[in-house]
Amino acid sequence: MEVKKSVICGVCPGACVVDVQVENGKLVDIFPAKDEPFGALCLRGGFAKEILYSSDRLKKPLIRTGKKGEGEFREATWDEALDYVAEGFLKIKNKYGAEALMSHMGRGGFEQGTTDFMGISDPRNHAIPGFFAPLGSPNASGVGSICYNSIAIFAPMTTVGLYGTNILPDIANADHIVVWGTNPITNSPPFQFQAIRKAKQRGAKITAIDHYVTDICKRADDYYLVRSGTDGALALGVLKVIIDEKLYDKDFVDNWVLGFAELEEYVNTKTLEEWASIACLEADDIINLATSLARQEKTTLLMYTGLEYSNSGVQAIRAIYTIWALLGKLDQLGGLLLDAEANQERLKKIECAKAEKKPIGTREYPMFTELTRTAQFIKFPQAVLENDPYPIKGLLNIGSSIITSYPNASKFAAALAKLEFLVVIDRYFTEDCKYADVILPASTYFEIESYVLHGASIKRRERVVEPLGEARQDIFIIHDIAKRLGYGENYPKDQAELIERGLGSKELAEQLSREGSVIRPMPARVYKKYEKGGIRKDGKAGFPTPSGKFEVKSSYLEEYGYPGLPEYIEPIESPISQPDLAKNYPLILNTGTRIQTTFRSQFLNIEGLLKIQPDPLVLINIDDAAKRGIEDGDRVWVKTIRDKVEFVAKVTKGMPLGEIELNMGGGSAYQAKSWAQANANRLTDDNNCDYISGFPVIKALLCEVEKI
Ligand SMILES: Nc1nc2c(c(=O)[nH]1)N[C@H]1C(S)=C(S)[C@@H](COP(=O)(O)OP(=O)(O)OC[C@H]3O[C@@H](n4cnc5c(=O)[nH]c(N)nc54)[C@H](O)[C@@H]3O)O[C@H]1N2
Ligand SMILES: Nc1nc2c(c(=O)[nH]1)N[C@H]1C(S)=C(S)[C@@H](COP(=O)(O)OP(=O)(O)OC[C@H]3O[C@@H](n4cnc5c(=O)[nH]c(N)nc54)[C@H](O)[C@@H]3O)O[C@H]1N2
Ligand code: SF4
Ligand SMILES: [Mo]
Repeated sequence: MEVKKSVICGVCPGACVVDVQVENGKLVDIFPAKDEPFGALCLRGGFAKEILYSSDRLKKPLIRTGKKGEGEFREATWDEALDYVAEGFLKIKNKYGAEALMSHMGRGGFEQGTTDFMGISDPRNHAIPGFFAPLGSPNASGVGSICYNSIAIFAPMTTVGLYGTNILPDIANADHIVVWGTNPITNSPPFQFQAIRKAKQRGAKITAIDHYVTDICKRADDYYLVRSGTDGALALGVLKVIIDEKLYDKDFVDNWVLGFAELEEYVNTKTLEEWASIACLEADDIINLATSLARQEKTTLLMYTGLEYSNSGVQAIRAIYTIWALLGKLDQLGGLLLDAEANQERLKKIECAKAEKKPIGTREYPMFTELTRTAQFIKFPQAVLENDPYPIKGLLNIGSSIITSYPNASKFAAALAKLEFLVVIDRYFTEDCKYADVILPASTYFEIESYVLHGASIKRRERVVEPLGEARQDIFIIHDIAKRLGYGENYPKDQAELIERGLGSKELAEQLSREGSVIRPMPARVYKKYEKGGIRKDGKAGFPTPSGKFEVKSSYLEEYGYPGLPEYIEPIESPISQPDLAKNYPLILNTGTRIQTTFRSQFLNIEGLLKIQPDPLVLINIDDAAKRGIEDGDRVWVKTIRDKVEFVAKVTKGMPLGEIELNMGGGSAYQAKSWAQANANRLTDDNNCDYISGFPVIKALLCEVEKI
């Protein structure tokens, strides 16, 4: 048995550093590498092996033989399959125009080389404006349509003027860490959790804000449970206390905040008791939270998906940033650090003809399509099924399980079925694959060579084992399709070119290949840069917003006709907004909190992991369960006005009365039987979205749970 030391893990996009046992050219197990900051291993116990060598892995290109939806395919050679793919896409372009072609990249596209060259998870890295752009299509899209962009782009850009990736929680120096709508414990990669653990060891206080008692709440010093989707109201309540009690940093407010007076007026439209009661808290809770934030100078903040899926999700995140701003904790030691936007000279921009049509979703979510420079995929079914704003006929789907991930799953399935040409690149057969014309097998990250950017360091990703069957690295599959469409040069054709072009320098690529990792020089940190200059491109003092100030009242949002202030709106499907509906569907439905054994829809075919959690669960409060005659482990229907789906009840005190939490990821015939029917997104609604981001409200709906 050979042990390969300190290689980049290839199971999920976390890219932790691990030691790998290999025997006869096959991977046996992975372990956290010694002294590695990223080394906590979530999938120890031989699961990596099962994941790599599962009999469900796609090993050869497949071409559909049966009817769409039947799942009948024959094996093909790469050449035959790729020729067929190019021919299929060109036929669509010639018949309907280039805009009828769309690409979509999901969680399986997060390998660094793939993201860098597909350029869609980060609008700054626009190596290419989209896979079909050279043909004239504006319709590149990705899972940023339903994840991450609210936190990473819309809220921070309209408030601070920076991308979320340039607003960094200074966990290492904080005395108080607020974990709001995220759970670093179950997250892959777990590096934030490690930083929190270290901070706790040196005495830092942890406060968690969630909709139920999660692992991070259990380890926190304080936690607050909010009604799902109401964090905006809680944040506004906190702001009211901060303003009423004059807890804010007067100097910062006077000099650097736009819209303070309007905010004061807005938070006073309700009493503290009213703000608290919206969030199902007491006024005293809000006072405690506000004063504890104000008291500790070095208070930092982690936020994520718990805040993205309500009707005013972007505004809620803006309200939370405003708390940190008013308390003078921006760009301060132990607070939220701000980084100037770096020049993106690493990846060369590729120019190509401007598409005539606007990406789909522009009419409904113009800020989304403009700021991300991608289509809003939530409007994909409307384009396919109703030709609105124009028909989409062909889709290249890279590493996404659309039917299990998007709300109103059956509508997305119908849209996939109606396409004239669908190509899926994946490691496994998915529910989407049933409707594919061609399926192309992708390798895992243990089977490829690439590079990973980890903060200040660049690391080489080594090939640990040979690819299974004929599986290939995504970016080269993409290159080979592009080549047949006439623009192969937009993508690297081989490993050497990938690393050289990805790093933007031949010297750096050579150094990486010699040394395995390269530390990039980082400038010494300067605090309060808004006072002296250092975050704006023009070098002037202030924030990189249109006004140069921290915009509580966002001029950018107002330009789009949205409210400039971080106003709260009640979830449109809630006991308050829809009391009649709530008579039949009285419980608040929240879906998709991460569990450790799955990665969204992935790994639900891996027996070792299924043993840890065999069934798709609905977490329900003890009294709510008792009222319905439900006991722990019972099979239950979870019903919304849209559909009903079978789950297994987990009865727990940790779930507040009236709330439930539903596992997402199930719903593919190729998963274990108990999960195969359990598609949480059959219960969700693609027409109920955050009005700014277009993100579906998948965490604040109404449902009923019934014993089967
Ligand atoms: N109801 C509800 N819905 C949700 C969520 C929720 O919380 N609740 N969460 C949302 C979130 S945050 C997200 S990000 C989306 C996730 O949406 P998806 O992007 O669909 O995520 P996954 O289900 O992980 O599917 C990834 C697919 O990529 C494949 N894959 C993995 N690695 C590779 C690779 O290297 N190459 C290729 N080509 N394929 C690969 C996997 O086999 C899998 O089929 O779902 C969203 N949907
Ligand atoms: N193991 C594993 N790791 C993953 C993934 C996975 O599927 N499995 N998914 C990856 C993906 S796609 C992403 S986007 C990241 C996401 O990373 P996180 O956002 O950290 O994901 P979660 O662990 O679900 O944490 C969200 C928390 O918000 C809480 N929450 C839900 N609704 C509300 C609300 O209305 N208000 C508040 N305050 N809290 C609420 C949930 O209960 C949960 O504890 O994780 C990534 N890492
Ligand atoms: S988080 Fe992902 S990359 Fe990191 S060790 Fe776990 S499986 Fe590997
Ligand atoms: Mo996500």
